[in-house]
Amino acid sequence: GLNLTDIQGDIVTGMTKNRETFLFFGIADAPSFKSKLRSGVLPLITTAMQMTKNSTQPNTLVNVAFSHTGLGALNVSDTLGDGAFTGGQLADAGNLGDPGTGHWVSQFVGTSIHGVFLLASDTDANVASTVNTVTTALGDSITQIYTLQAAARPGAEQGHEHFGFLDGISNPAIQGFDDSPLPGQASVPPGEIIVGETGDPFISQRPPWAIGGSFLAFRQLEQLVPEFNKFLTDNPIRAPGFTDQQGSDLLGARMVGRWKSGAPVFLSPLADDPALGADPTRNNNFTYALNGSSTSSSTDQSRCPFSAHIRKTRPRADLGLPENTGRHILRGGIPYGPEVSDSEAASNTTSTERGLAFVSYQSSIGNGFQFLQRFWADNTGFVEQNTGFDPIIGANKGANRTVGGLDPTDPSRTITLITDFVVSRGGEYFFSPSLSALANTFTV
Ligand code: N7H
Repeated sequence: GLNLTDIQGDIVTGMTKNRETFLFFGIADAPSFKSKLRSGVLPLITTAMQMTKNSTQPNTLVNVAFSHTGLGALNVSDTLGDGAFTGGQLADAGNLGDPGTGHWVSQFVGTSIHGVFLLASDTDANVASTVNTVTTALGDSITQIYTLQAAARPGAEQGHEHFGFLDGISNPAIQGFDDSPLPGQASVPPGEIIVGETGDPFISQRPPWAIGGSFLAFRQLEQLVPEFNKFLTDNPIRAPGFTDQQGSDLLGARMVGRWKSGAPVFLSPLADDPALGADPTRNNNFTYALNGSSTSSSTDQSRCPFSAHIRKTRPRADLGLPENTGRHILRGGIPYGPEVSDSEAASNTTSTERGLAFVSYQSSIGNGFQFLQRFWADNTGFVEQNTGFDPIIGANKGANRTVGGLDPTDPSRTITLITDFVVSRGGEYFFSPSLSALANTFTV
């Protein structure tokens, strides 16, 4: 079974707190960093075991992960068997469809970020106090390069991302950690998420100390919320009997594949169903196929477009059941930035940055995050011919994006998006090591 006391907690559950700070750092003095990390920070690292019960979770959850250049700074020279990680995310910007790095946060342009601390809690005060504990313990053995403070949205929007859709519904259940998946939840071999475990396709290339770790893909994804809303307002689906508002809501839901409540459009094709959205036993219980078939229709988009974000990124029966794609990721992202102001809403224009601090874990970046973005979201021939781009995250290096299937009254109609509603501000690839690797390989 999995050694839950050896695996960092964010990997298996996402830290699922209301506040999270990402502290990106450089290692200024490796010997000093190692000894201070070991004595001052290692005892604070939250394990997967601690995450299994509320009573064992500390006030602030702390995880740490290192970039490829960070491993170099620590003289950890083994090859991890992941080309995207070795190259770093900057070198991957073109593969991910980013329009260059002009929109990237400047600190991500380069390879000077050696690692990231993830600190999560329910209050700003707890996070700030633990940030202080960690940075004080490490002193000038690190340089603080960049900090992103993220927070769940307030009130009724809690758990919803900035476009307004409930997030965090569908994550795979890792066999050996969660053996009672909810209806419709993917159940994946542990090695799909955790390096060196059963089902890791690159298991033979891993150094022993890498077992129990996972690759973390971090992306700061800005969301142009007033612009997205304006697009929906301007392009309502003209379905019989629909008001403009209903037509706009339907367009948004078909872009995502879920209504704002989380209800899947495949199960509720014409209107939101908040009770369905809120019910974990039902809100993920669909395959895109009908009547228990193991394959979906290759032509029928009446219930859900092939281009819908959740269908692009997890095609379920489109690739046949049982679902053994080997391309599941475990998402642990959280929104950042303020609510839309009245003046932004009135002008349909973003003036203050907001978005998603995207985090995904996988045993292979090339099979996980990178594959989903590059070969599914950005591939106009996936899920079927003429599917077009994923309208939420699909990226075409800044050029227009065609999207098929959004209009159920005319499935052959293509909609051209001239604005990217999600704008990459860059990020980095990291390796989140096991606790024993931190103690035995990273800090000696
Ligand atoms: Fe997505 N959104 O608000 O539209 N995502 N995502 N994502 N995403 C999901 O089912 C969103 C991004 C996946 O199992 C939901 O948990 C936004 C990237 C996967 O059926 C919503 C951004 C990648 C799933 C959003 C963003 C993915 C998923 C429904 C960027 C990978 C699960 C909630 C700002 C490359 C699919 C849920 C499944 C779900 C949104 C980014 C992947 C609402 C706004 C970059 C695998």
